[in-house]
Amino acid sequence: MTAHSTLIDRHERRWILISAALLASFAVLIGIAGFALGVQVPTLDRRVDPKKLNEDPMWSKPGVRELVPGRKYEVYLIAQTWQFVPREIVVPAGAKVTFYVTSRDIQHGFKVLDTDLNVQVIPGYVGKLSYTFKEPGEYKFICTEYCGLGHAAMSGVIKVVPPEEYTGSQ
Ligand SMILES: [Cu+2]
Repeated sequence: MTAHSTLIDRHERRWILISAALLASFAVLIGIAGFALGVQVPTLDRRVDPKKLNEDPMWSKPGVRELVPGRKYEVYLIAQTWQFVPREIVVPAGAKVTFYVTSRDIQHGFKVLDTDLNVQVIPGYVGKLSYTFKEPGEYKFICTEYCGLGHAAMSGVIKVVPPEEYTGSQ
């Protein structure tokens, strides 16, 4: 009997190796999802006072801001009972668009159909998520958190236009 085999049972060692291989493969898959496929988790970016949105320079005029023409845009979007402000967002195809979403009143949801954009909109917090719309078209977004009578009608649209047709936000 060697000193080695007395430390860890043969079967136990095998299961340790299998578990380690499994963990390593999960880590590789997370890496592929995050870096190669661009899968990301929406984050709560910062806090904001829902009662003071109108006094905040960024939230008093929600909508699209151009950071780098044709390449980088940000969208400030407010959810409130029972609408999104603004309802219509226009961005060029192929640009990276970062959404900042918050609520003026109660909890809502923000989900863009046919994409992986989906975040809970919690008053007091700013949800941050990014996406590149590769193809021109209309992408509808909806509220996913039941918020009362007008919930079902709470929606908007992102109009993704060819870069050469983009004439600025709104
Ligand atoms: Cu709702």
